[in-house]
Amino acid sequence: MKSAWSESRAAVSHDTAESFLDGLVEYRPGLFDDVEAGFLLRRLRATLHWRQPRVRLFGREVDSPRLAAWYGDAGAVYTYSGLRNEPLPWTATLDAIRNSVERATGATFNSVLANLYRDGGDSMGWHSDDEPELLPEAPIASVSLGCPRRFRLQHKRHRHLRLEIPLAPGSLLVMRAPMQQSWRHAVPRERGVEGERVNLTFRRVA
Ligand SMILES: O=C(O)CCC(=O)C(=O)O
Ligand SMILES: [Mn+2]
Repeated sequence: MKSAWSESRAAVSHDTAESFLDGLVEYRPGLFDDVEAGFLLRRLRATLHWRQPRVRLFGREVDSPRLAAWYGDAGAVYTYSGLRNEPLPWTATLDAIRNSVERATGATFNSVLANLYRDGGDSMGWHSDDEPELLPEAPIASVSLGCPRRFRLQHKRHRHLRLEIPLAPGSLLVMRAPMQQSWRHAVPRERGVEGERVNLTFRRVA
């Protein structure tokens, strides 16, 4: 329901030449209540095929600071850091979460990247989800479970435009087009966070 959303308009620029580039980020706490969120966290933690992604950094291959798993429709292939990721077939739990997310957003998704942050030492560096196989007009919908973490957004050209949203367990964050063209986002390391967090980012691959 529209009124359930607390919307943060990412565009705070009054420069009309820029404002159409800015996109919209929507945050909805409580897509899942505490009991559901706890259940889903334990289930996904135990049943997804978590792997250690590797990235190329300054010519060397290193471990990413988190674990990940890629699920989706057959053919929803996703390449990042030169690695081709064939999706695993939807599990019943992921498919049920996808249904809730599709109802809440009015969009459809054919794949999901699952991220596991083992503690506050795990993180996601600054990036945009703008790989060529992701449909640029499709939103990206992100479900958070487990330990709350800070989600940061920064405008690419107007770098003083920043937003920080604490992502609560059971919440849904939606980045609407053309957010990925004009903003980047990150989940920084957080000292003192000891618990795990699972994040699901639902995507539409061409
Ligand atoms: O963990 C998060 O909230 C963000 C994940 C993310 O940005 C991604 O998977 O592309
Ligand atoms: Mn992302």
